Order: sequence, then structure tokens, then C-alpha cells
Amino acid sequence: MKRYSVFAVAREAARYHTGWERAWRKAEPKKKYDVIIIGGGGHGLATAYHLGKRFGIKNVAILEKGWLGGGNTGRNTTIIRSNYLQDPSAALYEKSRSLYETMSQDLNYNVMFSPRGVIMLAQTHHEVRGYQRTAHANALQGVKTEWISPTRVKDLVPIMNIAGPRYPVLGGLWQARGGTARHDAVAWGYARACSDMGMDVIQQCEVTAVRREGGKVVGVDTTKGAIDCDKLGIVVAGNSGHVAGLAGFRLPIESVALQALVSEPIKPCMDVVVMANTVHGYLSQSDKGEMVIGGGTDGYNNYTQRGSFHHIEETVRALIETFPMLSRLKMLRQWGGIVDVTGDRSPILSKTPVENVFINCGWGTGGFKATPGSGWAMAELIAKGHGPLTDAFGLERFREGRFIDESVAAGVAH
Ligand code: FAD
Ligand code: PYC
Repeated sequence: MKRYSVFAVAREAARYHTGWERAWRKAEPKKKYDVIIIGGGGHGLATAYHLGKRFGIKNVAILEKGWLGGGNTGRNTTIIRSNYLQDPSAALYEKSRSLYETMSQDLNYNVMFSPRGVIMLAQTHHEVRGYQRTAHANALQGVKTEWISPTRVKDLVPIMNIAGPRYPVLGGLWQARGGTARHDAVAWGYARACSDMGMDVIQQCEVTAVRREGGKVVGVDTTKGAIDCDKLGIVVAGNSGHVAGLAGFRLPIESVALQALVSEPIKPCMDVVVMANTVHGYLSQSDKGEMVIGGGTDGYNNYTQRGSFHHIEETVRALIETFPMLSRLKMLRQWGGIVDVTGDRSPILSKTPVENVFINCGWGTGGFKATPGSGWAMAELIAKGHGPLTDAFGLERFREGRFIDESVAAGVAH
């Protein structure tokens, strides 16, 4: 595959952009693969990428029932941070954040990583104590965050009203190297790199059954026919319960819609990301100038991949005391994605009751930030059967009561 570079842009400009090739090959399924990954979102593609890059396993197919990144990967608000409380989570999310730093160079694809900084606002005394505790934990874990004063918050975000009567800003947890990235570029960059390694990225290919013999996986049935494999990775986020059912086991997981919306574009007015978790809202400004806004999950389990009117009102109302300017903005569009939520708000990266079937799910409202780290760790799990970043996240933790409680760090109400 030809490299993207300034020279390539100049060459193509000189010939009216007639020489660009497809970013990834259009592939049809082969009869058999060493590894099949179900799910062409960021996590599935990153898993395949690291299988090839780190372990030389390249006879791999990624099967996507819709289009690449059409699930939560292309629907999220792109916030990247690693300010989690528990050691296994901090290790995994910080690995991921650090991989974002070099992702554009590693993939030769501009994912527009923008480490503009993320503040989690403390608007109650309970939150002050919680975030100060996280800042101390992060210091021990080697994750760079700091507790900042209300004045510093106001310096960073001049449009904010920090003196609200109901929810004054009492400080914040600041991660200067947190930020955002272009979500679909992450999926496209990984797909291109996978295709370049000879892997088959197959869209419009839904897995409809998981075939097993003697407790071991032997292949899948799909809308494009039967395909055999030695190992299978299930990486399907909101559809995890359903696909695990096809493989014959149950997951401790609930699927629920999470919605977001954007305003009309306006002049640059906020160059950091702000999460206000007490009122259930978060906010950043896109490169196009739109204010990107999200709130809590729907109050009931569902598979409804779209927005609903009351969410606009609830979310904007929650944020207006702290961001009065929002009351004067028109909202442009709204959408939803189905997130996969576990009881301890931590992911599952695990072997399963079916031999050679591995599962990666449970990222809930917060897995975009984890995409490269999840792929890195999941590839190791598939290739070697375990790994330092995944050992704590096995399914058995629910049976053993060894939870990794991240309900505060998850940041989004659910
Ligand atoms: P997905 O991108 O959903 O990919 C799974 C893929 O599997 C889908 O493309 C689906 O079509 C495919 N699939 C399902 N079933 C089958 C089948 N049977 N056969 C073949 N393919 C199948 N996280 C953050 O870190 N920061 C944020 O700011 C943030 N904001 C969010 C805002 C919203 C509105 C939403 C919905 C989520 C947000 N998240 C955020 C969470 C984040 O988007 C997800 O955790 C993450 O993108 C999950 O990636 P994935 O690759 O696991 O899943
Ligand atoms: O996990 O940081 C996050 C997040 C922000 C918005 C949705 N999830």
C-alpha cells in the first residue's frame, strides 16, 4: 500500500488526484482463517492490527455486519483520558492514551489526536474528595493528573460560570494530555493497516451462528456463508449479549442507549474538554466549531440506536447553569449508540466457556479512549492465552466477587 506523505499529496495534486488507491481492499471471505474477529469497530480492528504487528498472526478476517465504525466507534464524543481509580484500569487506559500519542505515525493515517486537556469538574464536596483521591491514586500509578482550583478552571475555560447557585465549581481533576481524536479515522486507519498486512476486512457480513465441536470453536456462519477458524474474538460492544448467546454462553452485561448531540457551529470558544458529572453533561468543541454535548444513558435497557427529544432538553438544561451560552445555541443533530455496561463499570477481556473463543466487551460509555490499548491487550490474550493488562478483567471476577469498581471514573451517569 502506498504511504501517505506530503510528497504523495503533492504528486496527486499534480495529477488531479487520480492516483489514490482504496484505503483498504474489498475482501470476500476465504474458507478458513487462523483468527476471526467479529466486529469491525475500533476495538475489533485494533485487535486484528496488534495480532499482526506484535505476534505475526496475519491470516485474520474482521467480519462487520454493517460498515466499519458504524457502531459506537463512529457515534461517540471522542473523549480520551486515563484518570481511572483502580490500578488495573489505570494501567490499561494509560497504555491506551500513550498509544494515541503516536497512532497517526504508527498507522501512517492522521487520526487527529488532539491532547487539548480534559477537566472533570467537582461540583459537590463529595466529588472534591473523590477526585482528590483519584489524583493521589494516579500519582502512584504514574498517570499524570492534577487537582486544580476553581480559579484555574476559570482560566482554562473562560466561558464557564463557576459561581452557579446550585452547582458552583469547586475545582477539577485535570489531565493535560487527555483530549480527543477523530473517531472514524481511528477505525479507517486500523482497517487500512490490517488490509496492508494481508488481512481481510469484510463488511456487510453478519455472524449468525458460532459453530462448535467438542466444546471448541471451529467456525462461524455468516450472511456470506460458513467460514472456519482456529480462534474467534467477539468484539461487538452493544451486541455482546446476543453474540455470546450464539456461542452458547451468557454475559453479566446490559445493553442501553447512550445519546449525544451537537450544536450549530460557532467561533472557537473552548479549547479543552469538560465533563460535569454531577449534572450529567460533557462538552467539547469540534474542529468545525460545533459544541459536542452528551449526557447520561437512557433509563432503561434497549437496542434503540437513535436519539430522543427529552434527552436534548435534559442534557442542555443540566449544563446551562455552568455554560449559560448554551441557552442561545441551536442544536443541529442528535444520535445514539448501544453501549454494553457491566456491574462494576469495567470491561471484560477474557477467555470464555468455549475453548478458543475470546471476548472483549463491557466498555460501556467509555471505550473509545481504550481502543488502541484494548486491541494491544486483546491481541496478547488471543495469541498467548493471557497477558498482564487483561488478567484482572476476566469473566471469573463476577463469580469471585473481585470487582474493579470504576463507577465514578466512568464519568457518565448510568
Ligand atoms: P463498536 O464500534 O460498536 O463496534 C462493534 C461492531 O460490531 C459494530 O460495528 C457492529 O455492527 C458489529 N457487530 C455486532 N454484531 C455483529 C455480528 N453478529 N456480526 C458482525 N458484526 C457485528 N467512549 C469514550 O472513551 N469517550 C467518549 O467520549 C465516548 N462517548 C460516547 C458517546 C456516545 C453517544 C456513545 C454511544 C458511546 C460513547 N463512548 C465513549 C463509548 C465508545 O463509543 C465505545 O465504548 C467504543 O466505541 C466501543 O468500540 P467497539 O469497537 O467495541 O464497538
Ligand atoms: O468515558 O470519558 C468518557 C466519556 C465521555 C463521554 C462519554 N464517555
